[in-house]
Amino acid sequence: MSALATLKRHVPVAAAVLALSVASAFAQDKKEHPTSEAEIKYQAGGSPLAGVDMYQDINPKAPPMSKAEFDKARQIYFERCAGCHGVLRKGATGKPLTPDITLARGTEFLKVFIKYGSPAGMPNWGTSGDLNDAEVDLMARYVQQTPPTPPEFGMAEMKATWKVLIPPDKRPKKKMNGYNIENIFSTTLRDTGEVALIDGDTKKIINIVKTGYAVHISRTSASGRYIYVIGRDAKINMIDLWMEKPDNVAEIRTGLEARSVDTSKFKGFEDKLAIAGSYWPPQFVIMKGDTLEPIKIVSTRGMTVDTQEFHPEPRVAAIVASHFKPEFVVNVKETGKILMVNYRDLENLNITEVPAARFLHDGGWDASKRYFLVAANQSNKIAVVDAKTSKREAIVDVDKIPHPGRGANFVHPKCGPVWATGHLGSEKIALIGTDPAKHKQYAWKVCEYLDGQGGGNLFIKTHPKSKHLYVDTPLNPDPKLHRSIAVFDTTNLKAGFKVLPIFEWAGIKGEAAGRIVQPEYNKAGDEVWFAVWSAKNQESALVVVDDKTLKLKAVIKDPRLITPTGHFNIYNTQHDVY
Ligand code: DHE
Repeated sequence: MSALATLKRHVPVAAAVLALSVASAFAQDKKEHPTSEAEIKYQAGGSPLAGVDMYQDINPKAPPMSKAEFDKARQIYFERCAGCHGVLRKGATGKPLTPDITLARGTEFLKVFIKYGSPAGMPNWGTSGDLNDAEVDLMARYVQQTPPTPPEFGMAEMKATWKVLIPPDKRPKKKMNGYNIENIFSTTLRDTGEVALIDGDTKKIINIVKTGYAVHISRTSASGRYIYVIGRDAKINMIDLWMEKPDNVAEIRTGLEARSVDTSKFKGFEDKLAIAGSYWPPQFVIMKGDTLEPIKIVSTRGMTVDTQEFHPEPRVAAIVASHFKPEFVVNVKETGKILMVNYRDLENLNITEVPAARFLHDGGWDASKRYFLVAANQSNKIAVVDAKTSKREAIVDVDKIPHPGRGANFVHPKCGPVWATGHLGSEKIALIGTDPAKHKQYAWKVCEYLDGQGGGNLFIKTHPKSKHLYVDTPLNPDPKLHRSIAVFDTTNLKAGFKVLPIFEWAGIKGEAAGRIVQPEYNKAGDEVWFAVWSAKNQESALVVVDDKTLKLKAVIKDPRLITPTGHFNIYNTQHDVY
């Protein structure tokens, strides 16, 4: 649909003229932006910086704002806008909104832009009912003010939040419970700031552990004894699975906003170090693996990979631990660089900077664990880094907004070993050849695109013992799609996918969003878990499917399972099995 047609659907004629010029003024290029509404809302998830006090700098050229108005607008900005436009409004996946641009546009112009959105990807915050007219006016004035800067978070601040609840010498010397630890699942309870530890064998909840705000992911130590959970508020909780009832033993805040955590996995360094990356301040910190004591903080501010311009807030996205060297692979979103951080000598830290592509987000290892494949999501590319040489191996063009989670590895009949990613912006599933030794002609190329159910995919999963590939679509606006899962037979890809009605199987009564999110195998690789993710005040569940028969195996329901999203099987997370 053309930009004009899109606008005519929503905008009264008088405003349409202005809105069109607004759209073109902010559009990066003349092409329509591929971003879907679901993807925009996903990017624009609330930031914990909304609750942080910031200094109001009065610019006489900007429209006046009282302190109360400024604080309210700042809160709205960090809840809805910062995810795309950046903390400092210098632009991230969205356009820059610095006063040099916004003052020239003026309040009326900006109001139309905010209220009606633009074909270039800006949501229609006013007509969607998210913001009323007074709030639209407030935001139009706010974006003309000098952007406030959140505080830095250095060693002193980290140390002030660091707590060792049970010191290493007071912890159990052996496993004190009867759980089959390797088959425990750590399930994110997003909106309560908790994880549910669930026994994968009995499907019973072992404990609900308090963690950070809008908790994001869980990763395990190399030995599998500890789980590290990170919240969006950059709070890390370290859980000891050897305790009679597994619970927190240490915690720290490593910044004001974060998404990623991992631990050292190279031989000789097992369980020794942990690392967390922050969105704000843009930095990562290396900590002691048994206590979370912060040791070394490194800023990621610097030049972008392509135009070599300074970026003041390059966020740290996925982090993984290499199996080939004592290295963490740190993916820096806005600069598009992959940092190979060698942790052998933390005093004289050695970092190899690998050029990739802008907007690095999430990714995983190929089956050999030598190559790390990471989505540069808004660049529609997958960057490949070789953990053996610490060099870039390839950049692969894929479809719109790849979003692999950690991806999925299996053997393709023609191309040999492939790693698969789905896309947020299309129904395509890209299978990328990963074997330059024996299948050179297919390596680092899309060997085949499969057609999935639709766009809005976030996670994809298979297991070395399974012949199935599961693809979710939680951000697809159609309930038929976001409430079900597509499953392919990797030995017969031509047959297309089957649809599993996961939401129906969950037997949830009444109104519930019921978005099916993140397939995750058990340790044996013979069952697959899915979260049925509903709003905080609605019923959610976990649904377990028998991988052989593709039939329902179990439904886990509990009033404490509020907003489950990701779930992480200990063994598979520990050994990077996917
Ligand atoms: Fe995530 C992984 C960032 C929204 C569930 N998410 C990641 C990673 C990053 C990231 C950088 C990789 C971490 C790693 O491997 O070290 N996520 C972001 C965002 O910036 C974004 C778009 C917006 C936000 O405000 O946070 C975002 N993420 C979400 C969600 O809304 C999801 C669906 C539900 C939730 O729990 O918040 C969600 N993200 C996940 C999950 C993973 C993840 C389950 C881990 C996938 C895996 O298989 O490892």
